[in-house]
Amino acid sequence: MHLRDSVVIVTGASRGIGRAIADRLAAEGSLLVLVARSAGGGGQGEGEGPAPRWVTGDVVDPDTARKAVAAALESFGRLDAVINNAGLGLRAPVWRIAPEDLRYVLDVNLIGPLNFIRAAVPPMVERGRGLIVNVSSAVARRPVPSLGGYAATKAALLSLSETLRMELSGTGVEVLSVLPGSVETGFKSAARGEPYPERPGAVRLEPTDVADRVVRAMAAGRREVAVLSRSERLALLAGRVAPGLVEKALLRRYGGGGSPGDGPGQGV
Ligand code: NJP
Repeated sequence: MHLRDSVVIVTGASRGIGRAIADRLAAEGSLLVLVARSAGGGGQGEGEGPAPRWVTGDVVDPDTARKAVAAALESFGRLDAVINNAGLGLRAPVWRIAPEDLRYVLDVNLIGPLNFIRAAVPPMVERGRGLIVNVSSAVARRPVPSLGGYAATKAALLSLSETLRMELSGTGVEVLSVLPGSVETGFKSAARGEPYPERPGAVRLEPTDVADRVVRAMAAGRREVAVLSRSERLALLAGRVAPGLVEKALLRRYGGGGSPGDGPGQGV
C-alpha cells in the first residue's frame, strides 16, 4: 500500500511497539487514529501532517473499535489500514495458569482484534481496498516453556488472520501477520501471571526495529513478517530440522516449572 496520506488506526499506541509504529507511519506521511486506554506520554505519531486523533478506550469493548473507525471516517473521510497491536503477556507453566488470567489475556489478544476487524472490514470491502495488520508473536509458531497460555492466544490470532485473508480474497482487503520475537518494551511488567526474571545480557529487539519492518511489509504488500533476533531465527530454523533437540535446549534455557528450582522467577 501507498503510505503517504493513508489513514491508519493503530491500537496500543501509548507506548512500546505501537508507539514506534505510529511515529514511523507519521514520518511516512500517514494520517493516524491512535487507540489505547491512556494516551501515554503524548506526542506519538506527530509529524509534519495533521495531528493524530486519539480514541481512549479498552480494545475489549466493541464501542472502542466503532469509535476509532468513525473517527477515521469523520476526520479523514476514509480508512486504509488497521494495525491490531494492543496486546498483553501471560507467563506461567500451563499447569499453573489461572483460568481468569488466560480468559482476560485471550479477550485482549483475540477479541480486541476481532472487534476492530468487525468494525473496519465492512467499509473497507465497500471501498474495495484496505489492510488489516495483526500483531501476533513468534511463539505462535514455536511455543516456549512458561509462555504456553500467551502463545495459545497469539496462535489463535494467527489462525484468525490466515482464515480472514482467504475469506477476503478478491475484495481488495489484505491481511498482514506480524510475528515479533522478544522486544525491549514494558510488555513484561504489564504481563499477567508469574513475574519475568531479569535476564541480563539477553539480546532483544528495539520497538523501532519492529516498526521499520512492519511499515516496510505494509508498503510491500507482504502477508507475513517475522521480526527476530539472530538467535531466535536460528532456533526457529533448527526447530524444523531437529524439534526434539530444540525442545530440550528451550527447556534448559527457560525452565519447565515442574521442579522447585523451576518455580516463579526462573526461566524466560
Ligand atoms: O507491549 P507494551 P508491546 N485496551 O506493554 C495497550 C506483541 N509482542 O509494545 O491501554 C487498549 O509496551 C497499552 O496501552 P494502555 C504484544 O503481544 C510483544 O511490547 O494505555 N489498549 C500499550 O499501548 C502486543 O500485541 C513482544 O495500557 C491496550 C500497548 O497495548 C504487541 O506486540 C513479543 C489494552 C502495549 O504496550 C505490542 O506489545 C511478541 C487494552 N485492553 C509480541 N491492553 C515483546 N515486547 O517482547 C494493552 O512476540 N493495551
